[in-house]
Amino acid sequence: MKKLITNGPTAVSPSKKRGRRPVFLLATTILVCGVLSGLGQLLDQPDYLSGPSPIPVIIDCDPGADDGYALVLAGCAAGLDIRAVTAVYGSLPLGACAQNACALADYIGLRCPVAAGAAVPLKRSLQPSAAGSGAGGLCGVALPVPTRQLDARPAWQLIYDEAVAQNGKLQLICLGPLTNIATALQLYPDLAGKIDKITLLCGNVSLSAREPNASADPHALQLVLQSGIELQIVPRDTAYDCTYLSNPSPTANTDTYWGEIVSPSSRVHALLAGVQRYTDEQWRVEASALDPNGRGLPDLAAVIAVIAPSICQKRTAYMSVGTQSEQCGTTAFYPLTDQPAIAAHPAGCRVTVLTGLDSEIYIQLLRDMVESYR
Ligand SMILES: [Ca+2]
Repeated sequence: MKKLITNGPTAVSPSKKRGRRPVFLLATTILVCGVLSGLGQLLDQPDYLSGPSPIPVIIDCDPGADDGYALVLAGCAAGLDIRAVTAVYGSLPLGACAQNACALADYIGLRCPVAAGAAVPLKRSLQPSAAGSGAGGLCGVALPVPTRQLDARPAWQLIYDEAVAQNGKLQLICLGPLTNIATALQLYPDLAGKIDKITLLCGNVSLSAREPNASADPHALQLVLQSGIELQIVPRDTAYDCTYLSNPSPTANTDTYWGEIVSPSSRVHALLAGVQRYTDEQWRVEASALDPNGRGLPDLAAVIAVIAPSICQKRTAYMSVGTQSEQCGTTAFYPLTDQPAIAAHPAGCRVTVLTGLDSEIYIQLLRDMVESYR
């Protein structure tokens, strides 16, 4: 597998032969310049994206097909050094999520440990999860039985150990309920000072509906909000809007667009094609209010926010989560200038919020991702 190099406003793989011409030309120019420089450094890009110092991350997730897609993207990103995958209950019970995490790690060739964490929320009773992604949670795709064993440590111990080992540089990408992270923060009071940043797929900014990761364990989310760690929020409704894999035009042939991405020659074709088939069918049966023009894969946006920040639009806001009565599990985002709202929700915090992606480069990045798995 060739690592996908994200580079400022575009994303390229060294073997890239196809793609939209402007992006291709830009990518080629950058690569040539990089070679000529003899330094292995690409122009105008942060050091951690050019390969020598990838970001050490732990991906905490509840796979799930969406998480699986996100792991595939993360697994080929040169800008990431995946130190561990930790599983939490969520889209499926913990046992199934941990099993899928192991199978996915094997499938995409991750060498890092995989650990299981929480099976239930901190305080709230286990909420019924939304209709999952078919049998086994992976859109009916049966991955090979994993050969690896789960790490002997619980997720929170592994998170803490890596945070110490990475000396303040560790980032977390959280794609499920926040119970593992909150448990780690409770058990290790010095952990917050050892985490560089957390990127969370969490909350809705426009939809009034409860967002699954937030509502599954709002008390855990509140502990994370109060931790003092820098937080980057990827709201689920925003992520749906900007990770569509079909043409946003309602009159277009939506199937063709995604089909272009899932190349049969890719080693990860079986998984991605299975996700495509399943979601195509689901979309035909019942178009979701979340993605009226197509089928988004929101977990992908959280990975993109870390590996390709320059194609993301963001703003700052104040975020809070309800933990009481009928407000339990709801999230709210306020402008930083809204002092009355902020004063009324003292348990929230200032966060960075994803508001959009450059959709053309996003599609290009996915194509590069698929092609990097040979
Ligand atoms: Ca998830």
